[in-house]
Amino acid sequence: MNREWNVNEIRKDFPIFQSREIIYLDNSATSQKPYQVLDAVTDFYRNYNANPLRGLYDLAQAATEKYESAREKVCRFIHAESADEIIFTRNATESLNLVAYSYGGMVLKPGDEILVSIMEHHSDMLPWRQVAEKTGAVVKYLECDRQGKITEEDLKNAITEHTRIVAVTQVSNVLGVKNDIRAFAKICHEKGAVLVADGAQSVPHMPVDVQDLDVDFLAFSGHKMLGPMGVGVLYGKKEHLKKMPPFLTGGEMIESVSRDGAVFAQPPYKFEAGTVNAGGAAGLAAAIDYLENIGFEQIQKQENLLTEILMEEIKKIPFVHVLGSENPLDHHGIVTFTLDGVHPHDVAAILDADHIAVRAGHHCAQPLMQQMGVMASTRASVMFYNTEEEVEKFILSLKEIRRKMGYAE
Ligand code: 7TS
Repeated sequence: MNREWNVNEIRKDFPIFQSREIIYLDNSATSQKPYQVLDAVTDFYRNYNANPLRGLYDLAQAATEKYESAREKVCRFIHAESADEIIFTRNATESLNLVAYSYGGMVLKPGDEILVSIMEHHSDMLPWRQVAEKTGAVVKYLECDRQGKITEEDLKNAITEHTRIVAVTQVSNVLGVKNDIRAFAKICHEKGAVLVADGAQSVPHMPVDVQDLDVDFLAFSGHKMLGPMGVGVLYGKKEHLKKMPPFLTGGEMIESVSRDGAVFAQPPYKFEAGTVNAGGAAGLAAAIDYLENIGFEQIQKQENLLTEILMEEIKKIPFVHVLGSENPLDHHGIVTFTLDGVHPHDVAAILDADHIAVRAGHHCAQPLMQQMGVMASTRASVMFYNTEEEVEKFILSLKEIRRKMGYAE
């Protein structure tokens, strides 16, 4: 199954690397798209376009089959028990809002606690704060250390008998650190809480098995894993989804509607109101095929190699400081740093002049940045299609920044 590894051959699949001169190191924001994904989206609109899930004619059924086969593929990819546990959303943000408003709104009572890790992206923090405000629950923070580490002990100490929901990312979009979701789920379940995992930065880069992790919910975005923008996923255990009220209401999420009432459809349809993004789902299915065709073993090998070079070379630059762990293997392709005397926006602008794309700012994780004692930072994030040569050019460019800003060295 696995395709023979040759990064230069792989790069030919990505049209943007032919059309633009760019060293793209902003993969945690969004990944680039291979033509196989672009073709799958076009193929849907060329050959299958009808409104799925409602038409009775042949073309509409073909559209429905395309959409449902994408759901089956996602189910298999994350090892869910059943495709009914896969809800298509717009992105990880919408998936997390869905769980917060629907599950949170259903179970939370005044005085209940929601434990949210301090390293969460705002998408996995603000929905919980909103739902806490509505229900009278309180948000408490699960702290990490300077390396970004959250231990089982930390969770055991922070969780109480009032904790109903724990929200933790599997991989931090700033520190790259990975949380032990399986161990965390066990602790949550012993305390009668559910674990909501944010898989936005893990699912594109490593095998994720929701049954093995025993996680209650997992959210991720298609666009960070080679898929198109506008399609995301919420996995939820069937036992929860069955009880949860809808998040959005409208077309195609009901069994029947009368003047005064409505019977909602079964999951996943109960959570997919309105016309769905079937073209996006077809693209996501092609993205999964592409990732599986290369294989996570090779993907991780390349991403770890690049991270190791990045970390080793940065260590040699006295004015650059990496946030989080010193061990490259803790970074999962994400290296965020500060550069003495130069604002991250200037760092990014200077790198851009060398056609290098990185992210600068707070990375939508301001509470974590505050905890780390920095206002802003610069982040380089790699994907398997990046090359050693690109990383080396980035390092050369990085070394020149202070001089370009007028410092003596
Ligand atoms: N969760 C994590 C851990 C993320 O990194 C992101 C996006 C999201 C949720 C939200 O994803 P969306 O697809 O709904 O927007 N992270 C980033 C980033 O690090 N830079 O740009 C977007």
